[in-house]
Amino acid sequence: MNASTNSNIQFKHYLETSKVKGLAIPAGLQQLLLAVADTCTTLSHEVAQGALIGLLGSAGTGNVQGEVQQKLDIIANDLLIEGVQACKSLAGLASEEMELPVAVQGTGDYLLLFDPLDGSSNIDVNVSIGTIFSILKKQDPTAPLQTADFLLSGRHQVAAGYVVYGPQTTMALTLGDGVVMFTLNKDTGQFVLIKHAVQISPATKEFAINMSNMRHWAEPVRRYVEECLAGVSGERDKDFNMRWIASMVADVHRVLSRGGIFMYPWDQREPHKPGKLRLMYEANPMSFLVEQAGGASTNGEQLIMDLQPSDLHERVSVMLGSKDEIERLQRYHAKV
Ligand code: P6P
Repeated sequence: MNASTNSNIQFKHYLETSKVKGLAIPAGLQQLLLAVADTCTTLSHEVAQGALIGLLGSAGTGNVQGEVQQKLDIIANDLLIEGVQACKSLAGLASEEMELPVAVQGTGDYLLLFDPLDGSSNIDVNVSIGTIFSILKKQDPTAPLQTADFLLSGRHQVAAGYVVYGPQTTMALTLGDGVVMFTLNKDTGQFVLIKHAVQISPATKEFAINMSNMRHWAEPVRRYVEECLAGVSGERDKDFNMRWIASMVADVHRVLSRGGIFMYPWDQREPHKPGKLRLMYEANPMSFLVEQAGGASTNGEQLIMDLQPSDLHERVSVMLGSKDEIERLQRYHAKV
């Protein structure tokens, strides 16, 4: 399926009639977003079929990250590449699953980056997973594509979002003027607008982190989490709840939906790596959504979207969500 056979008429209408900071959405960006929405509609169906069509389990191959690829990782990657081929303004794309970028038109206004199926280790146990995407404006649309074109900070994103494949298939999207959410009506195959002006409460009682890594964290993170665990018996004026789905899209969807913070910080298991999550196609798109919803996103020292990338697949320490809690974490990092 590609953009010329898009079936998301309602999403298409939304893009055609919406304004971003008073301006219409450029036609090339509309076409690209439609192609992503259509591909994710197809992917939602594939994910839901799982074992019924032999799509669970490992593909027996590894990706550039050195991770074992699941069959659905490869299918998702191939579907997204195929789905955007007809997009006339798309110069090229980059994926977590591929070492090098792929030219589409070669020249053009936009660059698409994606994690085609984040959280894929959860596929075989029927836990929510998702597609994360980021769209950058190419600095020189007329020049032939090169890898360096992608190495822009998150501030250069013109759009970002995810599609979470859970009990509902829901898309969160920002174009730089707030956050909207759509849920896929599986009877009609249409993404239907369910929320506009999504806002993250600045205060929260819920944090998300993989607690099994506690002994490996840096002091500021350990102090912050210990205080959350101590609640009113310690430094905090409230008790906290903890969640960890181990699927970034699902954890961030919860944060966007009811507040909270999500952390995957640097730890000393691999001290030479700044973190586990990738900057360009995980942290930056999620940070764009979170900031547009009134939250904040930091690596402890800097706002994530201010970071200047030097490698397409570089990793980053991530703490994002309710602003009051992120500001507390920033203060603790500043004291080190
Ligand atoms: P851990 C999924 O593999 C992922 O990249 C993110 O979606 C998720 O937040 C994280 O890794 C989970 O990592 O170490 O808890 O399994």
